[in-house]
Amino acid sequence: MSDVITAVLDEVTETAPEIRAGLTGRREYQADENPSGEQMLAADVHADQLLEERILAVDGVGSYASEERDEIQEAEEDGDIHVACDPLDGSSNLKSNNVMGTIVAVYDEPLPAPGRALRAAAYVLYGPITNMVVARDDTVTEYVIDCETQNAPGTGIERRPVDGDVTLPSDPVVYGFGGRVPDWPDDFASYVRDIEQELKLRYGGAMIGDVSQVLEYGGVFAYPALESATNGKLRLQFEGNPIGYIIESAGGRSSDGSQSLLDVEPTELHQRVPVHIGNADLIERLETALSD
Ligand code: P6P
Repeated sequence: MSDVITAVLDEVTETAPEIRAGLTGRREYQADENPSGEQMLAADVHADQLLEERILAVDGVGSYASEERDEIQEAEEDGDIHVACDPLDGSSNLKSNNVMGTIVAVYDEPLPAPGRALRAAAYVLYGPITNMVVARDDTVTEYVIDCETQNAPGTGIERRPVDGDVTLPSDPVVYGFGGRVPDWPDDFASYVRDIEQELKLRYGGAMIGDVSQVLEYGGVFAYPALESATNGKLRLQFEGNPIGYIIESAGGRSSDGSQSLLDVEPTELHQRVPVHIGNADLIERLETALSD
């Protein structure tokens, strides 16, 4: 199984430069919407097609699911590894030329699966440089992918490790919360008023960019339950579980408001979940604020 997981991560590494190179010229919206009712850019579809083709071709992978597709794509051969992707997280940032990411969740159970069935999780962040953060075997490793020098498929693109033990700094610095302020429930808004006195606002509209800030500087990111959407916006299989797994592997905590995201019961492929991740004490304070 370990070899299959490595092979999936290698395919993501090889595909990242193509996804990045493909962003230019794919900023127009498609006619149809994704299963969450969101408009898709041509860049979303392009990234999804590349990842599906390559990940399903890995021996041992049984299925591929994507935030952009209604149905799970079964591999031709059975396999014990089931992969869920958000091919281009934060793609609405493309028009404003801000960061975006690719999220990969590697489960050893058929989807929808609980976060405890994750065997690895990773994200690629398309920022000033392209980095890749991988959590597996209770360790988080940061890599750099030199897209500029290796943008042809199959050229043996490598990910170069730059930090073999990524851990959340103990002194938190930044916070970022999604949704509109008037749409926050009172208990969450009360928590925010405290956090605002202590930390600096960093919110960029693409979860991977905001999570990367928390991982680098310490703090808290949330896309909470809203008055208008009690399950929030983010999807458990494609965003909540993998990011919760990465942050918990880096010594932080995740929560749906009352429990680890990894303990949330999966009910459907595109189910949404309130997402809160960051330093353990900040998440504990959040759960206390929401329980009062
Ligand atoms: P809003 C991007 O569309 C996304 O799914 C996450 O990456 C991000 O955290 C959130 O939605 C941003 O949502 O409501 O601030 O545009």
